[in-house]
Amino acid sequence: MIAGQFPEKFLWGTATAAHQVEGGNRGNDWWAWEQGPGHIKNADTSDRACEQYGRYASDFDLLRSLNQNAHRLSVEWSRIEPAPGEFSRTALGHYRDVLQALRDRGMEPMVTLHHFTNPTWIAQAGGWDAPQTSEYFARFAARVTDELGTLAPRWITINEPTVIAYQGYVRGDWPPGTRNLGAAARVLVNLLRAHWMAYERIKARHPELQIGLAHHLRVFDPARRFMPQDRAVAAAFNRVFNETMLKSLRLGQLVFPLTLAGRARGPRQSQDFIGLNYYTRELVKFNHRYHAELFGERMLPAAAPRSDLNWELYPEGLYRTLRSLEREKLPILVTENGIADHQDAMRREYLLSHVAAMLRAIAAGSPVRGYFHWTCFDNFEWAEGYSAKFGLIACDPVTQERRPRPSAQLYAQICRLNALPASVVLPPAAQPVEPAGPSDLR
Ligand code: IFM
Repeated sequence: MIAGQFPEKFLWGTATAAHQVEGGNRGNDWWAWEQGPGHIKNADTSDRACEQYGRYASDFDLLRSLNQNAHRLSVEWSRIEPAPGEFSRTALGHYRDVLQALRDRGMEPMVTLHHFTNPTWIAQAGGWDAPQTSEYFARFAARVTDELGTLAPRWITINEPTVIAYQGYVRGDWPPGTRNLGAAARVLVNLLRAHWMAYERIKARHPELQIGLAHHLRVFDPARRFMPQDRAVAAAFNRVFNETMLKSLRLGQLVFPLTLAGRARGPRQSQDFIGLNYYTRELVKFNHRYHAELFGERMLPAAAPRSDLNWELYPEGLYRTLRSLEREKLPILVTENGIADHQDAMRREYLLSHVAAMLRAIAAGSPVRGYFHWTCFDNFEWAEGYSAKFGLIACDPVTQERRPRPSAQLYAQICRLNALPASVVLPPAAQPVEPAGPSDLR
């Protein structure tokens, strides 16, 4: 008997983004940002990444040999539309070959249209702080799905809109390096508008395609459970970071505080599924000095198991998040979940405990249809460069050698069985712990 069986036709795969794996993407804002001093750890650049632009076929062979039946990847806007309105037949042909290569191996492709990078011409015209970017994105999305829509049933318009706004416009750690709350709110409005426009155009032409977004949702708990101020700031974080986009999408209109930043409307229920990127939780403590961050100082629980990036390992958060998403009444795909762990010392526990949390949520009624681990190969982890190792498979950025880690074999077993194997001893559930030092989570 198997410990926990997943539903039939469950998708098991890994997720990537073009800029993080392809190499050679020099026509976008990230490439320009990487040239700036101090922007990327160890002055790494995405120049080679995993060289997957040329190696995709053998990489997919490897993933298939590890029993994965699906794969999430993104197309690079700057390759496909290097200048306004000029669509590259070569780039579209390349992505056609890539998606076909997955299908030939029995792996269902899931495609993201925007995963953090903007073509240089978009960035120079104001990026996501410029209202016309929404229109340009919708035109791009329509063109790509016209060309490639028959090759993939599920499409994600935008990856992690709140992370784009937070990293690029609140913290300023990512391009364009702005620190301005008003700009961050305008960016969220423009991203929502972009999704709405893209959704309407794609659905009008290809009603059979399933369209969603990938939301980065994080659990925010009060650092001191009995302090009303901590509870209030944790609730505010939850509302702004986790709920505002989902609610606006559900209603087809902006909700507070986005109503302060612009005007936009869209169709009600403009997602056919929810893409969930879940990694961790943070504790939030009221601190009047943190006015630019909703008066919340973010912390980690003392003695909590944590990744190389100091992110808490908190599988219960996946369960809680999946259950909370039931209110959306939509199928859910876990579009990202993973850990930076260069020694592969915690990934096994991370994988097992999160897959177990997902199974528990499914048993309780969560309509989860698939799981995409982040990620297959160590890759270019944005401002962390190559220092953060999220891969089930180690990828040496110099030699490009691929070496499956032991956790890749464990994941292959889960994928093959479509179940948590009975032989696996599950780690104990996380216990409540007291907060300790500040978090350096982004
Ligand atoms: O690498 C990123 C990915 O691009 C978006 N979600 C989080 C991952 C890990 O930080």
